Amino acid sequence: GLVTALSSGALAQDLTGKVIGFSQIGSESGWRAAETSVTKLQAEERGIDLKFADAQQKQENQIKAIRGFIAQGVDAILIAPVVATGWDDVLTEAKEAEIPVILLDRGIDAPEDLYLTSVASDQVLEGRVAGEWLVNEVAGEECNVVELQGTVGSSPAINRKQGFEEGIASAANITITQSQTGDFTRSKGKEVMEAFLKSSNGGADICAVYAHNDDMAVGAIQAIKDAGLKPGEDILVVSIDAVPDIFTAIAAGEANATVELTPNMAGPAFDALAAYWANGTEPEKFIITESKLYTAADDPAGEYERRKGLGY
Ligand code: GZL
Repeated sequence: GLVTALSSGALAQDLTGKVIGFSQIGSESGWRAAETSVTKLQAEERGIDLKFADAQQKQENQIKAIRGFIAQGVDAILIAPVVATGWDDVLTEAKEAEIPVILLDRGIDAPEDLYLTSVASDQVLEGRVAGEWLVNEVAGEECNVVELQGTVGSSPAINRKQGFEEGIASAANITITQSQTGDFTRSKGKEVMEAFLKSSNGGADICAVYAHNDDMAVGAIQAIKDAGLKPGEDILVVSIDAVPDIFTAIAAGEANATVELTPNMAGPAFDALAAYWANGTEPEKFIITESKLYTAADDPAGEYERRKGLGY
């Protein structure tokens, strides 16, 4: 089952009795919900008393939750920081209280001594892989791309935009004609894609949509269908996360490619804390998780099945 799958290989470190606060962004996407369920399972498996706080995607709620954890005197704090700035004060308070902080799945612009380690993917690479896939797919044909950005000011939105631009830089035939935030949600992704379609000759001028996460891509797919076009054919669809629903779309030919992001950021975080507490081992400052491209050639139906049990 999930527990065995997650702790296969290295025996999960026993952290019985440790109280750890987790300031989670919210549940804006299928991937975020999976990260939450995997983190809770990893905590249970290791005997951790996890204090969970959902911020509904508001930084002020995260800061409030973190201050609450500090007042409670927790042993450590996990934070998935909704945006990259505005953390220095509260993290300084945690440091002064000698509570180690670990960042999950997003980075921040702050002095590195304010957190023990950051567990995240290489988000620039994710964007570059998506861009390079599109370059190969269109093979020299003129291609106008529309971009659905993640949450404004978040490290994945900044990095995935940069990476995609790097990935298509060599292809003069590919142009990003429209780019706007869909805030990582299906509903906003659909709404923004509807606007993109309206302002581009009903979509006739759009060759591809690049979405910073699969949930916005799924919303865009609905908008493309509503406009009477075939997603995956009339308009190519490439995104990031590799959640089960994108594999359903890929298997149906309605999406073309996704870049995998593991929801298990907590496993490496808890292992780092165990080593830090057991023998003072300072972890690497940046623990980078793998990013892997999946297309219709990679058994999408099987990938769907493989993920269904993994906390999504
Ligand atoms: C990326 C993570 C992003 C996911 C989205 O590491 O922060 O946030 O790609 C989620 O699905 O909303």
